[in-house]
Amino acid sequence: MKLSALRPAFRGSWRSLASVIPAATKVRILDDGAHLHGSGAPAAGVGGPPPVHTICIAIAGQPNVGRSTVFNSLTGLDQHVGNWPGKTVEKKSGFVRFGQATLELVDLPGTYSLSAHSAEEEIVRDYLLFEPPEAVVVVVGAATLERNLYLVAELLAFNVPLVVAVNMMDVAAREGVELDLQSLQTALGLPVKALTAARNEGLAALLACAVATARGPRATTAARPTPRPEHRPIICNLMQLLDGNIPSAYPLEWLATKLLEGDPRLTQMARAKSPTARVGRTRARASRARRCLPGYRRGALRLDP
Ligand SMILES: Nc1nc2c(ncn2[C@@H]2O[C@H](COP(=O)(O)OP(=O)(O)OP(=O)(O)O)[C@@H](O)[C@H]2O)c(=O)[nH]1
Ligand SMILES: [Mg+2]
Repeated sequence: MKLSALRPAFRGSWRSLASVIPAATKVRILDDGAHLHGSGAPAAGVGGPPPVHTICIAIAGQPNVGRSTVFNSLTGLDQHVGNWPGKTVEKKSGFVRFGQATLELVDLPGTYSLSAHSAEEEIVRDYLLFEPPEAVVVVVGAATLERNLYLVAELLAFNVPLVVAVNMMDVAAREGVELDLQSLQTALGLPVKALTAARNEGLAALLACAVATARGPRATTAARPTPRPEHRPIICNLMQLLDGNIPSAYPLEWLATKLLEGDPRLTQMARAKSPTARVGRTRARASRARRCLPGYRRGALRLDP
């Protein structure tokens, strides 16, 4: 069975969980004045009208940027803790009522990138490919912005609406770092929101933005990373070979970039799916070629200046 064929099934079972959420059981007021309704756990058989639609929003980010602080502040005690399928990594999700909407928030494991270097990276990658949420809030640190934006660049390759939450604004202020978030928003072509999650500041505005992003039309303004000019012909070549030979869940350009990086799991998948195995040979040629390129660095995915 094609992996893409599994997608509707995944989404269906995900949604069915939400259909038994009871009505709002409590109201919390965030510091910025907005009212947030804790939904209560999705216990089967509990009364109350089922919500019309649940919007799934995942919280992504590199380790230690404050993802769980955001998740905990928004969901309160209404959390479900389990494991990601087939892994020993903890999976946390929770439900929140926001206005008329019921949101399911998922606290994704911290990942530096979306290569499969660790179980966490594999989980986030497979989740975005096969079980995509309606929006992803990617948390970055205000004082570690440059490093954290690497993951944003990777996420842009996926077909999922993104909101960037710049957290720890208090730390940046303390360190004398001034951030022009309007310019960042324009440069990225994505909504950017300021947060100090530890003090509940900016959370309601972030959530409202995430809901609007999930419901709105797909942004066409996002500034996707462009490969280095020397890599472009190799990536185009790979994309032509892959097109039509791999499950449609994989974004072609992202997959070609990962093959160029030498990602073993994706190389194996592409080889298995490609009837002629030309992908493997092209990747091997590309791999040899890229080692001769000036400034080559293993695993480097560079944004053009
Ligand atoms: N000063 C400040 N500290 C914060 C803020 N948000 C989170 N923190 C702190 O940053 C640390 C990491 O926060 P977490 O929420 O655990 O971050 P995480 O991204 O979930 O971390 P991992 O799951 O370990 O990758 C904790 O000590 C938080 O209290 C903030 O806005 N300001
Ligand atoms: Mg955490």
